[in-house]
Amino acid sequence: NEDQKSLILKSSSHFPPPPGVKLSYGTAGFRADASILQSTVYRVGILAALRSLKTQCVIGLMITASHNKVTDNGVKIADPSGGMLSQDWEPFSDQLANEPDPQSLVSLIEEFVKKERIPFNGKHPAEVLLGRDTRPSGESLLEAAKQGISAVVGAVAHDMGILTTPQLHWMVRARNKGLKATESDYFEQLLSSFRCLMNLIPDRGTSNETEDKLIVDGANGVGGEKLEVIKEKLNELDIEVRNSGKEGGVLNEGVGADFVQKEKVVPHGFGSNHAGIRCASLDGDADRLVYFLVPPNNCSKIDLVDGDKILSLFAVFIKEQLSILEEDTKGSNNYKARLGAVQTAYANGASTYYLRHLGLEVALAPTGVKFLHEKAAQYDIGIYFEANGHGTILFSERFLSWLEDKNQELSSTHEGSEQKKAALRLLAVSKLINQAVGDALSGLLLVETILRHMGWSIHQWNALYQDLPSRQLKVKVGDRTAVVTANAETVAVKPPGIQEAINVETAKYPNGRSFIRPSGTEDVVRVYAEASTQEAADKLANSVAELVD
Ligand code: 16G
Ligand code: ZN
Repeated sequence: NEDQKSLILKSSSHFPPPPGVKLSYGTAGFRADASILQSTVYRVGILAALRSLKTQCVIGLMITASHNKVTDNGVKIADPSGGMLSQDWEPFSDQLANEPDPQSLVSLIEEFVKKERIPFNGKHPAEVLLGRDTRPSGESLLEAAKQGISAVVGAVAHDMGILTTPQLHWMVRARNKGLKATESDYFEQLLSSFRCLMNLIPDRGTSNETEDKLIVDGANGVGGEKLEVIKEKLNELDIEVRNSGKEGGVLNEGVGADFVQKEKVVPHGFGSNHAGIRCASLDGDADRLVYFLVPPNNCSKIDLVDGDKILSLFAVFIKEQLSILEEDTKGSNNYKARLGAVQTAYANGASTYYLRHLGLEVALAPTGVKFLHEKAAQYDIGIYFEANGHGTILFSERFLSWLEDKNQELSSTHEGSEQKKAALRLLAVSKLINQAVGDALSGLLLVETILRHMGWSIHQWNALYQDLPSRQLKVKVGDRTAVVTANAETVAVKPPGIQEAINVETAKYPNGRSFIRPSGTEDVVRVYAEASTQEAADKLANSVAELVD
């Protein structure tokens, strides 16, 4: 109506888009230098309010640029389930961000509201939860988001403060399930399910090899800060947080999961005297987690324990619990759960081989959480991880309700039995692990309990399989959209002939594998290669990079 139109006209005039810049929602929201994002974030505020009206649910808006440099920032939307914004709204997001003036913005919105039949007088007014990471630009961008939300008549914004990305996604999910959804509810759920798992650890006498101490690199960001908070309540663990941001280090500069995984060196703030100690690294918004260890007498190189290996650890544990449950063939109520893993083309070939050998179905998805999440949701228990450390475990409603029933049944007949314990463990995992999105804090607590459950040191965990040597390169190109891929990015279908040339190079190396893909977040084409030796992987990557250039 007219009031609504004039409201948007008026408020959007305070947020002119940066001239000559075209922004795109990308793999995971808008990202750019923070100085040009005011208008984009304002408009994403409008988008979030519209999405809330459309779905008649609470929506999340997160201001973060994750592992990117501190002067960047970004914005993304959490849908009612706590997952990523539905892909069919991405084209509208792009148009919204790029409309040149208030008048054209209003027309675009009007048209979209009509097409999507967005109810302006539905039962629920628009409601948006706001979060941001520790970036200094976050505060004023948050203000822009609020202005955008209040440009939609009746819309309400709740500022949830400085949060990790997965905390905000968790809150949105919880709110829409009618559950308590504050930050302390989040911590409470993590801690109680963690404790439940710790209490169910088998007594293995002296054979527990898990090292006591864990050192965590907080990337000088929000994850380190939050870990400091829960650490106080984790008497069972000896955690030391480095790069919590309080020591004056810069966010993501020489620190964090992305740096550690790509460079395979010790992060800043870690001396050389950590040989043999279990270490972990979070990214700037704490939705990625990798582990690593520093080998003795080595300069700064690390042994990386990446997302693939976290996935494998989770798979071993869950498989064990499922097998215990299946032993109970006398019970009336049996169910063969489908356990699957989802990886991307970046997954180390050795990990895929290992998982299949373990008896899991392994599916491939293109890079980007939204794609992996969707595939993993097709299993009773679907574990997904990107090699870079983003991942989680999804439990189907059907499986969980079976598990609840089974747990009840076992209470009356098998209290204290191994089956009962396995059921309780799986229930606890479903509460500890973030069902909305990958979460470094909850992932870390699950890794820690599983290591103790198995009695494994990080060395034993790392030895589940040996990674094939790999190399990643990026090639700056004029137009990255010239590269088009298929089959979960394993095949390049454009430019013509390039895949054939990649095949020729790859065939020269034993265990060779290589692919190229356009980045979804930067103006580059990425190259991945693996082979039997590091030298071969490097050579293969270099020769494929030359094909792209
Ligand atoms: C984004 C994705 C991440 C992916 C990365 C790839 C989400 C939440 N994040 O950070 O999963 O690995 O992009 O970046 O989906 P690239 O396309 O530049 O290689
Ligand atoms: Zn992140």
